[in-house]
Amino acid sequence: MAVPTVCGGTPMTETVILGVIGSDAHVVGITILEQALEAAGFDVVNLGVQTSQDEFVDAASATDAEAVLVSSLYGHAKQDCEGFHRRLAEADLDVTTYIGGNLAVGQDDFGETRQFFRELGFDRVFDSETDPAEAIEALKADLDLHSTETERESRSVSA
Ligand code: B12
Repeated sequence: MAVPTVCGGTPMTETVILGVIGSDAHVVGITILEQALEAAGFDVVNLGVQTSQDEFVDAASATDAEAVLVSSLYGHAKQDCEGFHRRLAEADLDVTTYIGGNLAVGQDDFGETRQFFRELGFDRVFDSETDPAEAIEALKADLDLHSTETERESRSVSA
């Protein structure tokens, strides 16, 4: 469990669920993300590779998580994420959801890929060039963890 850090005077212990969805076994990306999120003060539950939709939903429910971060590298994210947000809604979960990695085979037009996953219900969609710091800034903005409005306005993430 991460040690609570101070963000603008307020202790931060937001829980984030992290995992690689489907049959995907690429572990390096989420290991790096886990370390970066923990260093930033988040309480991270890393479900690891080959995580089913149900495992994400159950973990978010059990921990009362603020955000669910889905990773996919092997090119089957579209199929693996179908119905994911319906399951979250059925479990009465109102969480921030991000997805990132190599989300399509080839990834020719990431704009289209981003649009596809936004329409599935993800709040933000990140490509494989994403620096973990970018996702952390986005989370802080989306979970309203910046200390002042000026600080909030001065940071923007395009994902
Ligand atoms: C190492 C590797 C493997 C290893 C994985 C070992 C392991 N246990 O991790 C092995 C050899 C097992 C493997 C297998 C396969 N692989 Co592979 N693999 C790679 C490789 C070379 C590196 C991946 C890696 O570790 N990168 C380093 C980390 C740090 O980067 P990352 O994973 O991209 O993660 C960063 C970002 O993507 C981002 N990110 C990731 N997830 C998320 C989530 C969120 C929310 C956010 C914000 C950000 C984020 O942040 C991370 C940290 O900076 C890539 C090619 C490449 N150069 O990326 C191919 C690659 C991912 N593999 C690929 C493929 C096709 C496969 C196989 C299907 C091959 C096959 N036919 O068997 C299998 C799939 C097996 C399976 N069940 O998953 C393709 C995917 C193609 C696609 N999506 O279009 C790639 C891109 C290679 C290629 N160019 O074709 N692979």
